[in-house]
Amino acid sequence: MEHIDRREVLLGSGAASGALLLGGGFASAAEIREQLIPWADQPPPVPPPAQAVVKTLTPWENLDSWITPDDKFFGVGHYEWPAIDAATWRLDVVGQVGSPHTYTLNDLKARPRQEVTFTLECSGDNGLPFLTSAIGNAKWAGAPLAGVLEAAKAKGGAKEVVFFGADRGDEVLRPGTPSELKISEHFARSMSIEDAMSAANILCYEMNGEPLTAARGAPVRLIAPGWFGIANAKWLRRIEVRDTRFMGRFMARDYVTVREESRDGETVVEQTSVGRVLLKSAPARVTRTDGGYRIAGMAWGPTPIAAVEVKIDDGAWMKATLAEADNSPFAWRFWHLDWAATSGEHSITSRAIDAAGKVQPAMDDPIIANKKTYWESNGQITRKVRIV
Ligand SMILES: Nc1nc2c(c(=O)[nH]1)N[C@H]1C(S)=C(S)[C@@H](COP(=O)(O)O)O[C@H]1N2
Ligand SMILES: [Mo]
Repeated sequence: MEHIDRREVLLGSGAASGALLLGGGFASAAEIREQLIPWADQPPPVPPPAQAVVKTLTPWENLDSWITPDDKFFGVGHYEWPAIDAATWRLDVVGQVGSPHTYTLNDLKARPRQEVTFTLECSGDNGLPFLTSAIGNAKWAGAPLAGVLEAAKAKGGAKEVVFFGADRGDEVLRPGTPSELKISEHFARSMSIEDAMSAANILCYEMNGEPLTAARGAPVRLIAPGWFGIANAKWLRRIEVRDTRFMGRFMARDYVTVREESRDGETVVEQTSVGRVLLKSAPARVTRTDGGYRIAGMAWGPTPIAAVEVKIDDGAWMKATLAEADNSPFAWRFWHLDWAATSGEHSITSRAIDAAGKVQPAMDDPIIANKKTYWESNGQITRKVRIV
């Protein structure tokens, strides 16, 4: 924890501003070095139909520690949120395997333990007006998935691994037609065997040194570092190896990114299942400091972050200061920029740049502008702030 605390001090985003946010009242100037300036463009509340799916969201400005504690972690679940008795819980590893296995929680804990710090982002983050800051960074621990799959001995011809949750719901196929079909479907996501065998994947039972909470997917969830939230199946119940492609709701019908592309002057529609995380950054908060103002935020993506740039109104891009690099390739990087703000309303945009020089796309970049569904929205985020 020592290096994390030091980073927070460097960012000025530690206990002082946190106390102000949580306490609500005014602390003396000696106690607080920074005062939060609220964003002028607060997102609307989660509307009632979506409240069943998006249970918790912490505003960007309150995601002020590099490690996100469980009570600030966003929560998404599509069906009822199961409460599972860890003592009787079992995980079946079945399908096209030579050696099916059933694991208890203790069986998994007896296997080698692996930790990974990974920033989990919902692929819907920033895709809808109310769905923002659906992201958090945590230290996850569990049993490497690869060893569990190896023990099952996939048969020749096996193609995919499907991760089934304990949660389920009714789905209607071909609604409104004579062949309408209602099925009860468990939450499930699949991966190619190759992707599933990645050394980073864990069958996770711990977050930030504590057992997973029910909201996070207790007793065991998949943590697939580098993938959007949807791949990280919670409340795991069954792992199935298959020789055909899995076509459940969350692979084939929902969480499909639809994009129009121009090919030789012809418009074609591309449809892809939500995949790996994308290069992105967010201005998280503006604070008043002793000498002026500070813009702080985070950047993350599939490759190491080399730089973050910030634009105020229509000004030139300015280089932000990145927090110390951590040895966590899957974790976000904090950044800040000191700003001599003038009074009035300003817009603040950030963009992340990776080591290969790839730049987070602008909102009018065709890759964002031609996207028809709201998932995988990694376009540059612009926020508004009023300086008095
Ligand atoms: N079993 C199950 N796992 C699930 C989901 C779900 O609905 N059921 N939602 C997914 C989605 S869309 C996201 S963004 C993440 C959210 O994880 P969190 O609630 O721990 O933040 O869980 C994923 N895993
Ligand atoms: Mo999600």
